[in-house]
Amino acid sequence: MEPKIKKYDLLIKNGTVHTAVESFESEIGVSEGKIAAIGKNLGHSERIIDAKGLLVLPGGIDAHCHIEQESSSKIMTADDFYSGSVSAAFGGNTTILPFAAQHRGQSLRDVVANARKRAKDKAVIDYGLHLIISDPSKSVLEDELPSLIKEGYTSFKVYMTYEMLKINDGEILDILALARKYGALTMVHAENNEIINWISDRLTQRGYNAPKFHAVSHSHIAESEASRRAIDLARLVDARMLIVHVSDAEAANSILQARNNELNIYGETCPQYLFLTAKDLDQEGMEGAKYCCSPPPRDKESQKAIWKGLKNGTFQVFSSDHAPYRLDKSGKFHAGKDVSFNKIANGVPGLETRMPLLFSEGVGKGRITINEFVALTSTNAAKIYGLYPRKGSLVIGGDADIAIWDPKWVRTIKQEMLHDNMDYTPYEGMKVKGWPRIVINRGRIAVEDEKLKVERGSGKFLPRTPAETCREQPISSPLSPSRNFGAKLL
Ligand code: DUC
Ligand code: ZN
Ligand code: ZN
Repeated sequence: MEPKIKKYDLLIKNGTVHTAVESFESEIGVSEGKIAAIGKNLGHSERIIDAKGLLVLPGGIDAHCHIEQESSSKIMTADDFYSGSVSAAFGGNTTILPFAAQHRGQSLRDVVANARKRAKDKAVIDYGLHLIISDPSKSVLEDELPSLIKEGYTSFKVYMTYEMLKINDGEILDILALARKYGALTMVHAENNEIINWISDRLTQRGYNAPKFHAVSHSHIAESEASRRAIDLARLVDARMLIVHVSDAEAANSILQARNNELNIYGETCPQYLFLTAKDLDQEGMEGAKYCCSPPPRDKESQKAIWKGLKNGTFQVFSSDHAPYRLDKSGKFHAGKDVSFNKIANGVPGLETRMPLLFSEGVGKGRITINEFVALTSTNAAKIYGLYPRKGSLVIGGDADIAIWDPKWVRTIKQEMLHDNMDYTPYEGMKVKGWPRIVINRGRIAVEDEKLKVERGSGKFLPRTPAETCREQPISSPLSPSRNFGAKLL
């Protein structure tokens, strides 16, 4: 009798597989949306992908993007869950983690219900939701957050700046302590609000209104001070914390130092801090508005420090912070066309270009290894945000989320080739080498032959798992007494 040969829904052959820890030649068999086998001569399949000369990687996870999110000034991002998720897929992503953003006075429950409704019929790849907390009221802290964490919303961003979003140090401590108790993760936008306002006022009083002054007002000292303070707040209550979108060398150093001191501090950076500088904001008229994001792009030295941080363990996560505002009244210029720098909507797009840029300039130029690339763009985010091992790697039983990269594909980035709903890309004209040819989400081919192959609304919501609660953990750290003191009070 003939031996029974296993049949897969999909078989990827002849490619080189790369995970965060190793690279090897292998086939991958996919059944019912999951990775069913990794090995040689796996058998048969209805559909075979020949990945000769291509790289087989876990699909990317963009762990920080703003999609179909209303700002505190009531402007909507240019991308909804359809265009945002389509653009992400074409850039090699199979999971996105946007935000359900609370504005003051709103119930978190309502905010989450609204974000879920917006995403449900539109997302084409899988998605989870972080929360943004701007109003940590008694009901938020005592009722809404604990139950939402249990339902899979296990991370939340808080702001130390932006008038309508910022919370004070005591409120941050409340949130950190709560996150510690329930195994959630606090993400912090670390910039000192007073410093930014103080400089901004002096600039505008003197008539310095051009977009380039955005980068002056958001001094790197505002970022380094706030980052140090945020780390100390987390240290006081022994909580896990991730500092988002780091642009500055000193802030990066503080994160590395904290990590070396065994604090549970993580760091994230983004393409804008590797590929843009404050000079990009210094252009004729309002052209510089395209690059106004916070923190702002800085200088060549800072870029070098950020590259170093991707290599030396400062940063675990490389995200886009995709915050798409078009160059019109619906976006960047919601407050008028000739307004001063501090009235321009903050944010740059980057969902689709995040991975190709890092691949080309990082892996391609020998700054990071392919395995580090996988860790930074996928695996670490899955681990930190409670999606691992379902997402973020290539393991048997895990979701078949796979991006098949062509390392030789040279493309010049142009807005017209991207799939977001923007009218510019900050990376226009940049030549990159390496782009995904095929993107697979839960075994479904999402992108192939430069075409979308999945239906609107076919992405799934991902409830996430809290980290183990550290409430019962014995407090025996040899580190500073203040760390232990705060933790004992919980
Ligand atoms: N800064 C943020 O904090 N969020 C979105 C965009 C930006 O520039
Ligand atoms: Zn931010
Ligand atoms: Zn952001």
